[in-house]
Amino acid sequence: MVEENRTPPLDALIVGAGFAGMYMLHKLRQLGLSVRVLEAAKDVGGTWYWNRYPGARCDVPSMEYSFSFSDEMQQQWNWTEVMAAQPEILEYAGQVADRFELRSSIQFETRVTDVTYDEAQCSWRVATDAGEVFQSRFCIMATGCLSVTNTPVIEGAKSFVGAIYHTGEWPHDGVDFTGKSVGIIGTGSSGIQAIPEIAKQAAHLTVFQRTPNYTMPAHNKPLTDEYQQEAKSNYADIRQQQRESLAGIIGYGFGFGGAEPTEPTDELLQTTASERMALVDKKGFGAIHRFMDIGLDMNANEMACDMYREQLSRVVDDAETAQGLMPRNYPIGCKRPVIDTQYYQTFNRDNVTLVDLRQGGIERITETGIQTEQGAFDFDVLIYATGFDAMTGALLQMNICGRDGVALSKAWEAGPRTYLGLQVHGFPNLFMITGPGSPSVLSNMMVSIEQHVDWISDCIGHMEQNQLRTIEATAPAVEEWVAHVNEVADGNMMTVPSCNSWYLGANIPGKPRIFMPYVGGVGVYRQKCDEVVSNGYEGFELANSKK
Ligand code: FAD
Ligand code: N01
Repeated sequence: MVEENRTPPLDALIVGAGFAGMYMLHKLRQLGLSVRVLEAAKDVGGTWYWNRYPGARCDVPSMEYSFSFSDEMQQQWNWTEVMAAQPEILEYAGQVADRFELRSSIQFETRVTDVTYDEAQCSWRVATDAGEVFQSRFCIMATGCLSVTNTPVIEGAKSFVGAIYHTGEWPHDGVDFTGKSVGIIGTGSSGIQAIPEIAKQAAHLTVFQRTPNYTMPAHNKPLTDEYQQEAKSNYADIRQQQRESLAGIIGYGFGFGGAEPTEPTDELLQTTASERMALVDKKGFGAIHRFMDIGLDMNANEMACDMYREQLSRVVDDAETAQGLMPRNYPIGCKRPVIDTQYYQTFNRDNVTLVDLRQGGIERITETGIQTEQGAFDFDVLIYATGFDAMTGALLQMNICGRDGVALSKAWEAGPRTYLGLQVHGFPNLFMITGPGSPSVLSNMMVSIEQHVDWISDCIGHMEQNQLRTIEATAPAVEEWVAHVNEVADGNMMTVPSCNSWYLGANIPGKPRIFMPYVGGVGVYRQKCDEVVSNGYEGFELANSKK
């Protein structure tokens, strides 16, 4: 560590300049604090800066996946599609930075490598890959839940001689697949978005699928001015409904987009086999939407899976390929929902091959492609659509070390343990935005980001007013919150034993299998956070002097 590079002490240091870091900066500036943001990328945008693969887009209506904190901004900004594509969301992030003149407080191309609590000073010492050291009273992690890519360790990976890309670190100049044969590993949300687009351009695309996903047609389309004006005139109400909802989405835009806004009310268990087939005839993949017991009862869920597979077999021409694409042995609703544009239809193209790895897995990567137990597949370009070390990855990468020299990696050895997903016992004045134990990735993230940023800035404002130096979640509060998070998740389709999702850390070898987000819903969660404040920051210890 180079001591000459130590900078003057800050009130607050924020790591990350995605939507969370940008809004946090804006709020803390309003409190009159000295604030610096450190960001590894060359510009703002976070997710939307890094994930530039063909087909990347949002699956929350644009009118809802946007900031509500500035009415002027939400009235002036115009979206072009019901669900916006990555370039448009990145442009939106850029105008947020311009509008509030944020870039002057953001240091780009700077990766935080070490974060250590200085007990004598009651402040954080933050070191970067450039050898700089910052001292800051508050440290706020806006490092994202899906910002550390996962590249699986596969034997021979380095021997491949062609170009290699990861969807989460896509080249900024794009990739021209014309005349190329391409292999892609992974059929999660990223793969399902990228595959149809790459297939349109590449000479040949080979899809290596380990677990087929349940995916629904997106029905995306352009937004009309008329619709947008109507939504804007109702924005106050829309935003309030979002905040009180389960997932931060009210589906306002979906109604316009052609998909039916659905309130599940009926029971699939009460239907006959012929009624279910008649529904599939009429509504295709949408046939299962209105049944509430799919999320509650495994038998109902399996009926829905059968209906889903029936529709899939109707869309995909080749019977063997259709069988290969069919998800089995885990319930609908276990993983992050996926929506797509012409995903299954893409497998009807002559230039697309499915390799169903359930019939024989990957043995190794070779100089020219992938050797599987089913045979060898050669291509010029290899794409990893293999996801992220979600929710804890970015936090654990920073070597965070708290009070008494305890490392976060040690405190979270058996999985993340937080109070409200905002703080960890033993790490005073360190906050996480959308951390594990909050609704976070189960919600429209813009709603959850705004709620956390507002809560943290109100808390810091309260501390300033009352000359309080430190805030730390107590051990019993963490204990109780973790128990509550587990209790509400119990019995959910996302936690059944057959479910292997990144929500559970199941995608990363050796990661503790813990359900990380809070299932209780953004409305309920917001109320709990507000109650904590009205009860005098219950569960937190606030102190006005050094310990
Ligand atoms: P991020 O946008 O991830 O930003 C975190 C920033 O922190 C990054 O720029 C990163 O470079 C930086 N950083 C991390 N570690 C360090 C470090 N050590 N030093 C310096 N900088 C660091 N959510 C939805 O609600 N709806 C969607 O439709 C949706 N679509 C998505 C599509 C994709 C392809 C992906 C990957 C995610 C999607 N998400 C979606 C989730 C998305 O991550 C959030 O919506 C939101 O953009 C997160 O913002 P953030 O600021 O919290 O984190
Ligand atoms: O990642 P994933 P993602 N061999 O982890 C496979 C958000 N997002 O980037 O299921 C072979 O979902 C893995 O297989 P399996 C959203 O929150 C949103 O697609 O583990 N295959 C899986 O198929 C999303 O949930 C949008 O068996 C391997 C795939 O790689 C999250 O980001 C768009 C493998 C990874 O899927 C992550 O999505 C994009 C191996 N060794 C992303 N290792 C929207 O549309 C992994 N896989 C909003």
